[in-house]
Amino acid sequence: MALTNNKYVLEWVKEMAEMTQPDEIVWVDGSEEQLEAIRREAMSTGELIKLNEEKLPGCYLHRSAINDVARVEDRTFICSHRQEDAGPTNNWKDPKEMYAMLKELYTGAMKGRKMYVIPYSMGVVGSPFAKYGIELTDSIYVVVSMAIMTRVGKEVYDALGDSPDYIKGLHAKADLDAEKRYIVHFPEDNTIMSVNSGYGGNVLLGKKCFALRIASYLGRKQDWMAEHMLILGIENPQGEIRYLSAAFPSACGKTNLAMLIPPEIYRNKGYKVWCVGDDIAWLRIGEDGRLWAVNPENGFFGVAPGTSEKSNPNALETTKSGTIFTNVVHTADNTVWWEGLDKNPPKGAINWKGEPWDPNSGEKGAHPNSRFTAPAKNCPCISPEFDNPKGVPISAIVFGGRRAKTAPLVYQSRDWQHGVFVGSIMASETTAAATGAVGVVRRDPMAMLPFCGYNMGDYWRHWLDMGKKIPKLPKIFNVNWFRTDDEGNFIWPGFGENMRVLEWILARCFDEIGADETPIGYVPKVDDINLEESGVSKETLADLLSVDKELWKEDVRGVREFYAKFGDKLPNELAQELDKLENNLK
Ligand code: GTP
Ligand code: SPV
Ligand code: MN
Repeated sequence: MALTNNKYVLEWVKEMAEMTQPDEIVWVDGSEEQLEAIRREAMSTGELIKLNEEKLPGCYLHRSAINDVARVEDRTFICSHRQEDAGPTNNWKDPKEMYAMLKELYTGAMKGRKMYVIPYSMGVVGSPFAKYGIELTDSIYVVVSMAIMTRVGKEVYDALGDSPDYIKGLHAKADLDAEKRYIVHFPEDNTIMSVNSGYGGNVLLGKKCFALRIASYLGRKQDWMAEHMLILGIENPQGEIRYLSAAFPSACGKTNLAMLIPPEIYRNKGYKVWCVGDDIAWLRIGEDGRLWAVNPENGFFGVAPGTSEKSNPNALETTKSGTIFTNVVHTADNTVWWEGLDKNPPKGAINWKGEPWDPNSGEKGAHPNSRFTAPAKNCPCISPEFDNPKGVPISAIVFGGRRAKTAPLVYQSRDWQHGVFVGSIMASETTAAATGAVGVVRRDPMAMLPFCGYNMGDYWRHWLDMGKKIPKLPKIFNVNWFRTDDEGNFIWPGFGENMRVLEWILARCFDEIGADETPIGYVPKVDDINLEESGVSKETLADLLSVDKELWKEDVRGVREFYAKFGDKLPNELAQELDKLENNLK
């Protein structure tokens, strides 16, 4: 039975059901009772495997199709009416043509299946900044994952009332044909359509599709920002908490930084880190003139490989109950394993493809983009402000990528405009989070290349405009944990040790510490980064902070080429900043 009288919802659901032709429509109410019945159905077909209840209570394993393990950027579209509104970095097709093509793919796609109607909220239900969505899907994996990642339940209908103001999402697995896989956004229609995939960011439509692509489009019209950022707070020994948000591309360390455990010398002094979010931030100007951030999600869709007791104990603890694991190793004692969890790969286990796996075969047991879907409330360091609809005030915005050379460990922009430039020239090596080659350096402005729902040139303009509207601006920084030596080893120890860099960043925000000026911006004085018990020498730090002018000149050429794609959409301010950088390097 329908859970709402909202005529816009009812009409749309009816129309979509007429097209996709499911056997039955299930209205998801968010109750544990109904969710449990849905999980049981998935267990009977093997879509979910119930894991060892003693060791991993309420946890499940799911395997996606072998050709369906990551986001598909080449099949992701922004269908605005004008192509120039999608811009040179998005795939585009005329909305009319796209709707017609999709109609063919969706027609009858749910025959023999059930259509689940999921009402969900991004943000605290009923709060002024919450935004609502309804996802229609024929995948139980999507239903149970959305129930972790977002706030699902009939209270969403109550909050929506009879308003048409919700984001429509239609997802059909169809036959998982990779050649007919499409992830399509119609920002002007508040609509998302996803077909022929069953994996992560392609199908959990509240996440990248809504909370970044559609939301970035809305934010520009409404003077706020939707960003691919973690949010964390650092509590100092005096009990004062300072917050920062950080944008790194996919699989470049957001979850790890968001749940950081400070090194022992910091813990002994009384420092604590609080996680507000690990992937997405919605930022608004507060009444006090500062920039405030909320995490619109309710769970973590984190990279499994590399997550260990040593690298990220908080993330590991978060996955100990109520978690869905996707594409990891299934062990003989009905638990899970992945590369980097420990040094004891299990014997007699099943790999991510569902085949018997020999750890000595040289083949990986878990897919490099295997993931956990875990409730935020499980996280030992979840911020007490997590559910605060106002969010938290941001002192620093940090950009960062995976760069073997060029970018130093940390540098600060000279001002907001220069900071926007620093974000716009970000580059990073590609990772397994999206299909395609891994390890190729590409431009990824603000870590938003795959997630900006409109022309990236207009997006930069929006950033510059926001700089004029925010009375108390955060300071903007860039970090790089991934510089390598001649043998390809990471020089900086990373993970918890990144605290040392964050301390410097926040001290800069409160004018508590000096810096050296370089052609690219401010870098720390070597003595100002606390290296106590880090195992890093001052010489190594000096090397990590060094700015190689020749490499940067090469980068300037790359940026020029990239900027040229935007024609007159490139804000003049950024062209000027590039000239200035080039001059500084002479
Ligand atoms: P998405 O969920 O795809 O957006 O990724 P993410 O940005 O949250 O990345 P995550 O924290 O999951 O880290 C991805 C990979 O980077 C893992 O293999 C981590 O082990 C590795 N990593 C994270 N932080 C560091 C670091 O400080 N140093 C090094 N060397 N590796 C890191
Ligand atoms: C990312 O790729 O940035 C992710 C995973 O956070 S996904 O939800 O698949 O986009
Ligand atoms: Mn992400």
